[in-house]
Amino acid sequence: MTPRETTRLDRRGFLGAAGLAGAGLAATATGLRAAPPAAPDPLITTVQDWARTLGDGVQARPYGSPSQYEKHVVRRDVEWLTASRESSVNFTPLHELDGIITPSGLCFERHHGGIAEIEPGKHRLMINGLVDKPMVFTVEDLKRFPGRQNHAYFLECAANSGMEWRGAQLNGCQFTHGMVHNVWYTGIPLKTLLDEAGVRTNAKWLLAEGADSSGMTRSIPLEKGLKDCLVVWSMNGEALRPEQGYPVRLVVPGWEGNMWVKWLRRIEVGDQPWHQREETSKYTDLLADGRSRRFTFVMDAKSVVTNPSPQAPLKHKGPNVLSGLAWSGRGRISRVDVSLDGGRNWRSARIDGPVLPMSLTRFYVDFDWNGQEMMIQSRAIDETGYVQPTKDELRKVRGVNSIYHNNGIQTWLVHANGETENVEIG
Ligand SMILES: Nc1nc2c(c(=O)[nH]1)N[C@H]1C(S)=C(S)[C@@H](COP(=O)(O)O)O[C@H]1N2
Ligand SMILES: [Mo]
Repeated sequence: MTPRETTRLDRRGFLGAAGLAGAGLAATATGLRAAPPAAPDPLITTVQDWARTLGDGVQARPYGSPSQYEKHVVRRDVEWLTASRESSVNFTPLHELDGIITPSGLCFERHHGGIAEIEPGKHRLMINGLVDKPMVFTVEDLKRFPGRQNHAYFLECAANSGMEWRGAQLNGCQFTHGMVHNVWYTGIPLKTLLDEAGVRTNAKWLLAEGADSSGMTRSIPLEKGLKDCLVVWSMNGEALRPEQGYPVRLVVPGWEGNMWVKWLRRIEVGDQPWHQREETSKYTDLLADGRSRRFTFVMDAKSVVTNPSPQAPLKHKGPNVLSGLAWSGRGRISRVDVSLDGGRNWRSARIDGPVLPMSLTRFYVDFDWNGQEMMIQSRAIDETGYVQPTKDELRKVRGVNSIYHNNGIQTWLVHANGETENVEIG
């Protein structure tokens, strides 16, 4: 991926040229009814190799992996984005996934000091500071606490879509929106551990610290820590992956990914925030007038159409399934609107699968495509009534200095040949 010139389109010009009035949103099945083939299809009349010989036995692959024909479904990075591999990021291939759960091996990774390969028997989690009893837990201790919980939550890096602040840049939802993943976590409420240590009455803040070489530290309001934060050891039913913080990570539902400290080794209880690097010079939004927004923890509602998108162009006329993801750090998604004409006409998408608070939510629009150009957008609305803003609305209040917290509406331009491009309309 290389940076490119911003493409900005004029909505009226586009509509005039394309004549999108009444773009077929009502699905019919007609396009799928093909004429009988002139000759019998050899794929149906011959016995394929895979049916002639025995396959690998059950012991051949003790830990399963995807089909060899799915090798392209991988995390990818943007070469020019970071100076070193140890402090870098790769991206979830959102356009290749369906449903709401991100497979563990496809969860984007963001590390500041590389992956810590921790031997679980040698790992400890300490609670200190304004507590009655400072405590140290082994991983096995954590698993013996009562009240274990399971939750699906999205984790979004505050820098997701950050490269798009000044205009359309990267061609693929993997790169524009792929710093998000959504997995099932198993663990215990952080409150359980804090109760065990006995939080003093003057306590107001927590400091979470990682055991990796970056020693990642973030201040978290005590109120949030007691409300719904989790200390987890499992994702998607198995142990956390090393990339995701094995053996223990902090889960901070709905709040920016940077606070979800991986390889969690210490929680300090204090009466004020610590103002560490990651909550001052980093992960802070610099406004147009030179001031900064302080402590922008919650990730506001956002959505993206994953199919079609630049890495997943349209290949067929007639019936097609548009698909995408919506999420909000403030609770459940209540509605997703989709436009095929650059935000002029909107219709509600069909939401399918569980609608969980602070989790990715899957939506679909079944539509008919006649080969006309389209400008596809999606707009998420959450249960607080918050409506995902346009990029220009965001820039009006936040300027263009920031790279963080860009939850503006994404536009994909679908050309007549089905190829799809990242654009902006003004
Ligand atoms: N200990 C530690 N925790 C960390 C980080 C890190 O570098 N070290 N990166 C943070 C950032 S910036 C993000 S966005 C998330 C990424 O989580 P993931 O790698 O599971 O996607 O972890 C956060 N927790
Ligand atoms: Mo991040």
